[in-house]
Amino acid sequence: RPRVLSGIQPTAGSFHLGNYLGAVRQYVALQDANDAFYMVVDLHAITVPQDPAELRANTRVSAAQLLAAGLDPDRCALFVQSHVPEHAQLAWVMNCLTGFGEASRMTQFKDKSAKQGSDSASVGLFTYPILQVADILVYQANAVPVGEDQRQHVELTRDLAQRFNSRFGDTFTVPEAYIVKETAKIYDLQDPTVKMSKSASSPKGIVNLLDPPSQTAKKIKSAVTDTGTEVRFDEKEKPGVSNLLAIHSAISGTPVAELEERFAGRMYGDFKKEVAEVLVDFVTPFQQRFHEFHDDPAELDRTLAKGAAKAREVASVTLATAYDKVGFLPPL
Ligand code: AQP
Repeated sequence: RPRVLSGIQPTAGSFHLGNYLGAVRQYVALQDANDAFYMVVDLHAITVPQDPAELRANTRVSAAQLLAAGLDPDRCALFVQSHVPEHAQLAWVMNCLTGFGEASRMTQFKDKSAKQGSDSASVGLFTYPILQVADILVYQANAVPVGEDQRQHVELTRDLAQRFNSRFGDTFTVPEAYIVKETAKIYDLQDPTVKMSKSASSPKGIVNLLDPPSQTAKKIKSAVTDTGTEVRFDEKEKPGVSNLLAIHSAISGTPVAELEERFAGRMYGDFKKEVAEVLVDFVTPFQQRFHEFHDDPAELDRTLAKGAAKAREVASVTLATAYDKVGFLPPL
């Protein structure tokens, strides 16, 4: 069976609508037809400073959200990245195959380090795409479900897999990004020209899945639209309305064209009210399921331990092969 791998950062606690629609929803859809590996990427989280107690708490919060979203630990491996040491072990090899200039071209690093100031950005933030390369290759993944912002990192993964294969002989599967066009980039509600983002969006611009539903409704009602009146999908001229249409359509399953028809000649206020309702109907049961999983940390930790054991079965084989290919003397 084909393999898929993806991961999500525990940095903010709650996932936002971009994380869910751009990535997590695809994790759920792909777990049946594939051998699927999904993880909470705590190693990636510490590329920027984290409070240790919060990081630990948010790792459980993230895992519980993945379960609430529909991941089934019997149908996929759900685990915490730091529980599988092979990621960091393979990353070192990949670091040594990556050019400094090549790593410097990663736009996410450029954006995030610019925000932090280049002197305070960590070397970990610089090499984080290469850890991501190892995350993917260690499972020999065929596909990587992600949002548009991660496309460049999957490209780097392909380059490094090919480089390793041509230098040391065929070893790694060359993966493809799995990006669903309609939800590849969900935009900030207050500035619909930039992506909704944990670290960059203002509180009013971001819909967190664990926000109180009444707050979510309020945020949708105060979302920036435009001075026109037409509910029409047009990303250039009407980015705010288009973002809300994409969100409604993805959550409700109603095609955008049908929504445009439904709201023809009606006010933006009517439309936003319905988007808010659709979201409230989605997050309310999501939060109930989240609490069931989160409120039993012993069971949650057992699920994660089982997932890590499943993941290590595959990761340890790949790592041993890769270490052998580069010429490391095998331990007795
Ligand atoms: N706005 C978005 N639209 C669609 N997909 C998105 N993703 C993130 N934002 C959007 C996808 O969510 C997955 C998990 O993301 P992550 O937690 O690993 O980190 P990220 O991409 O760095 O998410 P953020 O919110 O943008 O965090 P910051 O602000 O720290 O950069 C990924 O597959 C991502 O594509």
